[in-house]
Amino acid sequence: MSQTITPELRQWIVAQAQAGFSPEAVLEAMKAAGWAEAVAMEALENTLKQHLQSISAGQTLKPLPAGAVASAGSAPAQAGTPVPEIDLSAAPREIDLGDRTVRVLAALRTPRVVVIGGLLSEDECEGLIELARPHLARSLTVQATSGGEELNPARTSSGMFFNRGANPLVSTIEARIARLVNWPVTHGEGLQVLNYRQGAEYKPHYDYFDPAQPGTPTILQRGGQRVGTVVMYLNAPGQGGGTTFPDVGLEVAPQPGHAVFFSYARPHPDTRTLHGGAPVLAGEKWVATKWLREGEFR
Ligand code: PD2
Ligand code: ZN
Repeated sequence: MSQTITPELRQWIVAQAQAGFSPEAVLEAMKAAGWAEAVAMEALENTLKQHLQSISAGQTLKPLPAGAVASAGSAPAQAGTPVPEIDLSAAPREIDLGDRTVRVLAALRTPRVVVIGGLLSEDECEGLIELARPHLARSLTVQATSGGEELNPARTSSGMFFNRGANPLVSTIEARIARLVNWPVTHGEGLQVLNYRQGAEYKPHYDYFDPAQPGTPTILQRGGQRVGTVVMYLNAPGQGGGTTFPDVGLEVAPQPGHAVFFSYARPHPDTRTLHGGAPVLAGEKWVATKWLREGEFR
């Protein structure tokens, strides 16, 4: 994808230089934000040259403050990275998805989090649980060092995956999610169903694959990065089991048929999409998760 040097990026570069960060530190921050090295270097050179020409003689950039950490702030994400998105431009209370009308219950801009009511009917929730129940196994997590899968002590739930289109119920839900988040069915992973017993939890994590891990390039061969998540609640635990976003102090209560959607334009903590499944304090919890990739997931 071609990358455009935006006015926002130029402003950010000048601000970093004024704060005393070295060009090397600024370049690293841009690369971490998804900018191609060549584009980042060109943007840095041009912007700083122009900036130096425009400031009056005798004015100099501030030196790096003593003891300052020599790493620049987060660069703006590369422009134009498309992500799944629920269209809230007309501030709708309800969204008609063709086969079902859902309710918009809450929305946050950064991180992008939208809580949706009534995404699934009671029958659909129960149907998913009954189809999944016989296939449950202790949850595995994609292993970032190798690209394989491993038992993860931070995740004490049991789960299973349905292949995409595995049965009519799964197909119906996948098509509905695709309309809700304006993202093709083909770019979604198979639906995962998770069961948490009392005491089980999913410690805070990011759903994207960590670019610094050696196994990530292998994982990305199939559909690229994850760019969005829809967690659907299939039942109401007696107590606990909310989905937490610790960076912004948000907790979404698990209500049957409701869902929480969040997206992340790049694999970086400054998306503030750290999230977890709080411990189930009473009863059990069932969810279905749909992860959305940037490309086709075959
Ligand atoms: O079950 C949840 O609330 C939860 C929390 C965090 C699910 C996931 N992550 C997930 O499936 O990625
Ligand atoms: Zn997650």
